[in-house]
Amino acid sequence: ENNPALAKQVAEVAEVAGYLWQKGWAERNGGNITINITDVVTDEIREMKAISDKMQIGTTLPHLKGCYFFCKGTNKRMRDLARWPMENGSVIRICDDCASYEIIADQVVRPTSELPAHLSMHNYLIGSGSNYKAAMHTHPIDLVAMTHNPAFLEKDVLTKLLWSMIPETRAFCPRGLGIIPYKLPSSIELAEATVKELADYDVVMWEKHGVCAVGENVMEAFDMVDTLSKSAQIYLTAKSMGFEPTGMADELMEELKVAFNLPK
Ligand code: 2HA
Ligand code: ZN
Repeated sequence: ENNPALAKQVAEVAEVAGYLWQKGWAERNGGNITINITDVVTDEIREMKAISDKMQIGTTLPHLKGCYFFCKGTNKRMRDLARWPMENGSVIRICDDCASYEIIADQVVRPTSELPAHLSMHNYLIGSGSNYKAAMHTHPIDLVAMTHNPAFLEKDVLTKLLWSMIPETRAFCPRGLGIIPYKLPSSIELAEATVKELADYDVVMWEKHGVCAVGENVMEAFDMVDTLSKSAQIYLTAKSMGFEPTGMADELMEELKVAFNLPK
């Protein structure tokens, strides 16, 4: 059907999927993207019959009743999503029990294995009154590597370090990077911990696994992770040149906070 608003969102997912692959953050089927498309679905879509059985989310998410999502498919490659989004993802509808979903278009592509985390993030975003529609999970090499150092797992240590590498990161990731100790991929525990961290941080790190970011659109979610990764690159470039980077002084960080009216 002709739905320019939906087509634009799917095209944006495809564009970001290409970036994730090019960045080296998306080996094989690594990472996933989901978009809350409820605002742009037409009556025609609402009347579409399910093309799959009802499937369980694994948790109950009350704010998602009747919502629609475009989701990357499980076991699908990010680099394939970039070129053929509708063959490597699908549109799902959340059922009235808020605990199950069905696929409605285009093909029976089962959604990402991290669906509990993605839908929990969307449920949280709606519940907190935000107009964020996009959730992204990816495996950035530099940021994940940093979680193999126990010192960086302490609360806010990594945020402060990354902020201090370049003013952009302080300004454009102003609530920083939350960290969740390692949990089984796809688990409800991981989903619940992620949502808890989102209350305080822009991006959430899953120790020794990857990051989750949310945004009004998927480009914004990508930008946030890209900015953090830039800081990580600066840190490791300095380290590989044989010295510990000085980092911006606390006074300079404070100056930025005031000048840009930053939340933390
Ligand atoms: O979708 O990244 O965390 C593959 C993953 C699981
Ligand atoms: Zn992952």
